[in-house]
Amino acid sequence: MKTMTHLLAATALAASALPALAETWDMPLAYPATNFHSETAASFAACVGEATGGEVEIKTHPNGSLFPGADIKRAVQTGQALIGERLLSAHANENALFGYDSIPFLATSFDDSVKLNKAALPELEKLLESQNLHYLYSVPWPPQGLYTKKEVSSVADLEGTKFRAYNAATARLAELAKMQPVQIEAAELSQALATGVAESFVSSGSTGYDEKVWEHLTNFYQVDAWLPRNTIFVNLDAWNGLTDAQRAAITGCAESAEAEGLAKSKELTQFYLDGLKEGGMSVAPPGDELKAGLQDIGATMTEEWLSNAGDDGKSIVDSFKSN
Ligand code: PCA
Repeated sequence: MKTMTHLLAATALAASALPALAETWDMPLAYPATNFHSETAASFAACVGEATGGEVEIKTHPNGSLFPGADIKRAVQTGQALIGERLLSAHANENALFGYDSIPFLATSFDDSVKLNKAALPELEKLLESQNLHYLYSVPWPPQGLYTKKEVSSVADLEGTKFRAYNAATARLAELAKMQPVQIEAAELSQALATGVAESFVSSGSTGYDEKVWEHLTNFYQVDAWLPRNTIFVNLDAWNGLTDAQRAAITGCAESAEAEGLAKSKELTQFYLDGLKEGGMSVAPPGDELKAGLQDIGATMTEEWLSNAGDDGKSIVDSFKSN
């Protein structure tokens, strides 16, 4: 008991001598450690450690090792983890606004992705705050294309295909193309392809490259449908518990990470496509018929999103288009 008292006294003394208690925050990530998003998160974490003089240390846990992708948002909301990265469009069933970055053919270039993110940010920050989350930064994936295991020249050729979806938009696209959607995290993708649970999907060259999908698939069509984002957010209570100086340091690191992630995504787009080719895949734009069919589906999905997202959604799209 005596030792315990001494220990407590010593701890209290040490704590009062420091400007703030050093904290370590676990940061779950859904994608592999070698993925550019995970690398960006690692340099963000290093920046935070340095900029706060070690008062806030962040430890990244890639590849769904701490929480699978689908659970990361909830984990950070409830404080099981204090910071995390998530493909927020996967939560569009909860609130359509989360799907602002997956509206087909609305923002199909990096520049437009940045513009759309700016237009959506005020609403997105509010929505996240209402869920006990503070927005830090977000980074787009390269443009989304279609992976198949045979040549396809029209949407009709896709009918009946087992399709891996990663969010509500990809699932809806599958339904409209009469495919069979199944929700699968990237960490489980190669296994799903190997076992035939999935035989097609929409994603970037990045995920196809990470998961070596040339072992199972033959074609990548450069549809450039949209550029979804991974968003990094922090538990709002933890954020409010920081000092102004710590918050400013973390915000600065978030800005640098956003710029670094965007630059990497741009630079690596062609590298990933070359990697798919080296793996033996055909990488090509879709033919006219396939393109037109996907654009029809995109028009339906855009209407549906606008009606689900209401006035807030409409003002995001209007503000994006007018800038
Ligand atoms: N890769 C992620 C989401 C978008 C992307 O390009 C995935 O397939 O899970």
